[in-house]
Amino acid sequence: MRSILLFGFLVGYISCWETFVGHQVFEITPRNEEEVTKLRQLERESHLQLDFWKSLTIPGKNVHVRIPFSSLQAVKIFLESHKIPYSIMIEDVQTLLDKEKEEILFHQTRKTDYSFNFGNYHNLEEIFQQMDHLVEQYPNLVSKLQIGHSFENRPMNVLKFSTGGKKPAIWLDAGIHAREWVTQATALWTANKIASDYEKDPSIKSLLDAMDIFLLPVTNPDGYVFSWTKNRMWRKTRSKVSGSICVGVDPNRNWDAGFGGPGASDNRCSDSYHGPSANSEVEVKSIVDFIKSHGNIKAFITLHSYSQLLMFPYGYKCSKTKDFNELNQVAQTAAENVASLYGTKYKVGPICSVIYQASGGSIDWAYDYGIKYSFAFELRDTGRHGFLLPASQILPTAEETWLGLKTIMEYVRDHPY
Ligand code: 0X9
Ligand code: ZN
Repeated sequence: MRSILLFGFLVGYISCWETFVGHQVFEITPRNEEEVTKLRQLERESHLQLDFWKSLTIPGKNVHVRIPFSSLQAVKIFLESHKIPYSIMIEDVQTLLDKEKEEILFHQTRKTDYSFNFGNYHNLEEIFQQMDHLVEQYPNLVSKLQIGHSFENRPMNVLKFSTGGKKPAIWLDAGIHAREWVTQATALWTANKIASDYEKDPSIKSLLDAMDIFLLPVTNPDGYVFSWTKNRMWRKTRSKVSGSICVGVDPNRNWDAGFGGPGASDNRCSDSYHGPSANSEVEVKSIVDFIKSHGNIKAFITLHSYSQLLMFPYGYKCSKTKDFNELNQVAQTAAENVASLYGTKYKVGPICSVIYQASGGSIDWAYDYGIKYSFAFELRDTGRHGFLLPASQILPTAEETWLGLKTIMEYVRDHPY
């Protein structure tokens, strides 16, 4: 074991690739306020380098945390001495990463001609190539639009699905958090689904007769590249400011909706750092500008992972929106339809009650801007693999998610406002 660990650290060190050898993910369930307070203490110990995959909230709700090998002993002693119950959810994060890499390579080597495997993970270049390919294959339906660029100057490429003219539109984005790989993959599958089934599926035809769809599969391209090349667990953007060694802003804390409030951090090194000001991230600003200039976006849907949730505003405050009943009804129906395929169960509700209070989130901004139908999905799973969902689950995830997306889009089509 020792030599394997040493080898892992060395390989990581030499290749400059962050290694996760010996990292474990714990599921911890605080039973009362006292235990929550204790865990808050633990969270503040930055030297432990804990990565909260699922944040600490209230008693009874579980927490998922990735613990580096070097902090395991300290965390175990802390939990045991305070009698806080926990279990090991992932024994060794690196083992899952190795499996993921193996699966990617296996699919790649089996490829003979130009075919795109939607059931595999792809790097940014491959995703962009496939987007271009869709435009070539379906020129009368699909076009590509660059709505801006990232901090490191990568294009923000949006696919537009339109049968012509300027119609009311649906916005759909994925991958605002880099490491949530199943979302970029699901978005790309969805793009292909819409384009390839348009002629044969009357429900898609009828959607696009009434509306345009804008789809941004990689909202955080710099972060995505970084998660492929340096650190699989990267979440934030890659923006740099002078005077800090820590890089990146949580782009889902950077929108102008309760900016800087509860559930966001002002610590530049935190994974939920809100950034110096609202829209400081050029990726966020590009979307905001696009939506404003379009002027007729009727739904805003964003894909995250993981936890199997379908949420609507608010996150920055815990009061109900005036559209609560309607949004809840739409989301419930969408979740039922998601479950109808493989039984995947989703929880439904406002962000604040379903997960936690979080300020500066995209759908809150969209809703307050006037886009009534604003929803956030958290795709599979509930923690068994977390962000490291095996590629074998991409297709089932995308298929079931499509049923939810379609429910929302059809509802929006039938309820103009
Ligand atoms: O914390 C978040 O930003 C989201 N959870 S995640 O594990 N994917 O990071 C949930 C927030 C949802 N809110 C909005 N999308 N506005
Ligand atoms: Zn996310």
